[in-house]
Amino acid sequence: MNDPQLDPVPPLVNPHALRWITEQVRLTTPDRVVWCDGSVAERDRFQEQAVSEGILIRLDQEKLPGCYLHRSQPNDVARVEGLTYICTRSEEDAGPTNNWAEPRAMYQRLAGLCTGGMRGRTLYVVPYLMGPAGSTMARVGIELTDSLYVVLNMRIMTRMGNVAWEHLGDRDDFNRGLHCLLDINPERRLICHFPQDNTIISVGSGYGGNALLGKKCLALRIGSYLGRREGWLAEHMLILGVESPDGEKTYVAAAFPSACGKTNFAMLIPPARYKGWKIWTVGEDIAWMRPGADGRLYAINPEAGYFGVAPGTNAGTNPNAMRTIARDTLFTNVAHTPENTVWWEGHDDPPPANCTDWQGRPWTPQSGEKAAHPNSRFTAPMTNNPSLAPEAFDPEGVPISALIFGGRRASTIPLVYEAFNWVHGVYVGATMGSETTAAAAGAVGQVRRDPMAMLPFCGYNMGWYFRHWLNLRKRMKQPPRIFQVNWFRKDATGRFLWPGFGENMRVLKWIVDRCHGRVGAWETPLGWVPRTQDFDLDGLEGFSGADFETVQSINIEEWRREVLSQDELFMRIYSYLPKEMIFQRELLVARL
Ligand code: OXD
Ligand code: MN
Repeated sequence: MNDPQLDPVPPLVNPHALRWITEQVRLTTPDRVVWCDGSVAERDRFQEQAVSEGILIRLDQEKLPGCYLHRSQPNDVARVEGLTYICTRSEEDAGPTNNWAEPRAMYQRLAGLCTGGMRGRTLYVVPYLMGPAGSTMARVGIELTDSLYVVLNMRIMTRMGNVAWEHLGDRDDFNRGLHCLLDINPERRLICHFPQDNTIISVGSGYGGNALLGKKCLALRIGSYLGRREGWLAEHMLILGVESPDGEKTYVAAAFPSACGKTNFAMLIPPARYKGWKIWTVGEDIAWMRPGADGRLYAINPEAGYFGVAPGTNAGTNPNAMRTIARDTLFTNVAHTPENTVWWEGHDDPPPANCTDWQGRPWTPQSGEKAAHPNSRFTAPMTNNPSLAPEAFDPEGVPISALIFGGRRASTIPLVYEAFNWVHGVYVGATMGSETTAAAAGAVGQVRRDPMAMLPFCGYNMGWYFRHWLNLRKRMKQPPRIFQVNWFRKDATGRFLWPGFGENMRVLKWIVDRCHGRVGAWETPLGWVPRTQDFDLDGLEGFSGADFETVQSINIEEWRREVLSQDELFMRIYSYLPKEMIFQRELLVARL
């Protein structure tokens, strides 16, 4: 029997979903249950309600139609890796790089926290689909949340509403997601994944990465677990298409850690000299990939929107993002100007003489503090993006020719090189390091090993994850080539050696040409690198062949240190590490 406040239950809800939702309603005892249908009328109603409840500020609707500002609690502005758990029956399943908790004990602890946790509040039932409608790769999730802000974000980030019920039909393989804000207190904050039950319970945080359960929790942590079981990959990767002037399209997927420019790269506009070239965005954060019947690797973007970092976004660094966020966008923790618009550090507009900072306090350029939080965000529908690839809606996905791994590294790693083969490429991804950013709570700017940019997102044992990558090779006749890039190398004075942003097209061009066997390279201890004559430097002002040699240089001393520092991760997961990884390490040492 359903609880009376669940009525009327929408006709498409199947008995499995209804049973689980009923249980959660009995646990959390909200005053009201609202079934979300994902319609525009519902969105408009929710926005009105959010404004009247002080959850959103309506921005100037002439300048920013459909745009709103949200301020989160200052203690709740980033992902919390220390409070994120993988709860599997055996600790080994979660592996040495995840926080593990025994599922029964954790379910009990969470039930304690959630009992009556929505009293006086509304529980929103959010049915959502990750992936294009009709795709055999798409997955259904149901998120129950007491946050209207989360509902409005989920509506942008996923395909929400009947499309999800329809995709689910009468099956019970939906992801069960319970999200309770509680009192937004780090003492009562836990982001828990139960991959064996396809369940997520997140309490105590309203921040995107912790609370929009379709994103990091389902699409990456639970997704990677399911992917291993079912023979596919859930990766922290953007997907883009490169179209040449004669219409050839080549798709690449690229992994970068959080806040390292994935959104910028995915929306890149080629420099003027690349007349007729076009970059198409399929996705900018997450890729689900599986070998297709033709032996190639196919990728879909499970998301429908962008949850991007605002600071540093401007018409120079990412013109397509600026167009994307000019309407229908939720801004979180940016500064609010007296003109009722938004601003952040690195915006095109100069700093306002005065404004309200991300915490709602008066701010002037003399304040000596940031007006926008360094991890302030925009949530915008992908359909706003002028460079959106029509293939983003293709249920089959796109065939991937190249995989790119890129960290944020001030030294050591050259601008670009190509791995010798798949196994070597997996080693390159597995040993990737990057400086930490504001996307996660904790110290910023320290190099840590972040294999495939998945350290915070792999929902199972990292050693088994490498094994899964290696095994996939056997199912591909034409595996993608694998590359490493580094846009962030600096000289001794701390100046970036490479201009980056749109000029990254030059790197992409070399990668695409390698995939089609059209350009040369020479062999180095690291892999294949472009010779100066292989790399397009034409029209790149103030950047000479000698500068290219500097940004590509391999410093043996730095590499000795790099290999030693890679050991730190390998030691952590040693008992699960595929032998191929040790062998690759030995080969690299020998080549150096
Ligand atoms: C994100 C992240 O929000 O990686 O995409 O933190
Ligand atoms: Mn991300």
